[in-house]
Amino acid sequence: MTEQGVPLKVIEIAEGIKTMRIRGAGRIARAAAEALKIAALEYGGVKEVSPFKKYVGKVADLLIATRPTAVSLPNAVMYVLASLHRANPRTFEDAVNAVVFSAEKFINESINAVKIIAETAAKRIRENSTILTHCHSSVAISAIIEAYKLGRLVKVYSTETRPIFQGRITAKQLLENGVPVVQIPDSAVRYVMHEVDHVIIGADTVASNGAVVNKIGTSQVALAAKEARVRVYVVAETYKFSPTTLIGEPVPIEFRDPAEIVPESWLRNHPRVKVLNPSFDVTPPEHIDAIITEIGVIPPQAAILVLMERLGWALDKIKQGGFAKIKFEDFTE
Ligand code: RUB
Repeated sequence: MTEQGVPLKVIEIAEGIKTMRIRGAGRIARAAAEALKIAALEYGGVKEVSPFKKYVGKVADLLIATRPTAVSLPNAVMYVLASLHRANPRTFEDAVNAVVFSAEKFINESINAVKIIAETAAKRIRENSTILTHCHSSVAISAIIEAYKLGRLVKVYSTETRPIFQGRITAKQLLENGVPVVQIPDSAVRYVMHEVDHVIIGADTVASNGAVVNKIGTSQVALAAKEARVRVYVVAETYKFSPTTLIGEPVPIEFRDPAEIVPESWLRNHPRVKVLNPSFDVTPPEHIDAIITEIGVIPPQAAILVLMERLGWALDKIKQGGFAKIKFEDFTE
């Protein structure tokens, strides 16, 4: 336990997300739900509903603050908090059970969503296709592996994804599943695009207008695909849709350490060089052919309908200022 009464395992998960040991929007979301479950089970304070709820709110804030861009993280946390609120527990035990039950439900639904999306996406891949993917998206990988099992793939181009090379994880996982993969530098995307039949990419956040926020470079991939008339599919679970974008909130883009781009020693020798390291970019809806979710395949412009259907509960609770400013008290009125 820390001084604030938060279990060390929870701190470890929060640190894991912050330092990217746990990464990818889906994994981050499931890890946050798991952290809330652990926090509930290991709560060491006064065994009454009110202090327990305050403590869960504190853990929620801690988790949400770890990484800014993937909305799957606050959506997962809010899913659990909203369930606790709706359960209106009369006893401490009921309150703990509500958190544990909803966290487990979120994790199971998330895993199931990935499976459904993979099956749906695979059916959209034509025979003898070459696919291009960017970064490391577990949903995109599941879809590609599924398409390969259906015998529809001949090759996958996987970008290396600078600066921290998540593309190498993609290449490794695809190879482990027998999928023929060619690793290319990010800058070679346009060079190979004439060979590509479909681009499949994941998402960190889908905005209400259908814009997709994903790993830096995604928007260039989509641009090259549009020029070559190659279809771009985004594979994304519904908890990656952002309710706050409905009220005009921009999606915060994470900027990371310049040392990921150039070694610190080089920077010391060239003190006037400035480095910018944005981790995500925004692909406009016009450059996306379809978003494949667990509840159906939609044109990006229909993102608002997904938000209404799946995240209506969150909309009621959103105050100007976005998730970061939502406190647990918002759920206790
Ligand atoms: C990962 C990334 C992935 C999405 C979707 O960025 O941009 O494409 O998160 O992943 P980072 P998934 O490495 O900075 O976390 O489909 O696994 O949810």
